[in-house]
Amino acid sequence: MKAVSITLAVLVLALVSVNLLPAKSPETTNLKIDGMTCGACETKVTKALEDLDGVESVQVDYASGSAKLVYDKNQVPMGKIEAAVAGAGFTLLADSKAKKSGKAACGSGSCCSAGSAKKI
Ligand SMILES: [Cu+2]
Repeated sequence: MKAVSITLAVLVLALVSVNLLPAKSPETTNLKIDGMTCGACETKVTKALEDLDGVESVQVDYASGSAKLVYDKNQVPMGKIEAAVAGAGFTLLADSKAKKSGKAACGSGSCCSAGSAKKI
């Protein structure tokens, strides 16, 4: 009977460590992204980030210029995130530099070439 409980204990330990130790360690971070001016910008950034391996979920809000990212730190270095944002035509701001820059007219970025926001 002792052997059974030892086996059980080992099993439980193995299960616990499998759950705790895997490479998967999702982390939530809030990003500041400069240059988004409308929903299309938002979509662009969302897609760019979602395409990265290791990103679990993305919530972009162009109005506040922010993005909430749930991702695996081990799989997605910040440089990759930055590159993805840049690839979409926007700028990832470092936290310390994060401040709201005045809203650029839509069309200064790459997404809204129609420049609908230019109507004043
Ligand atoms: Cu836009």
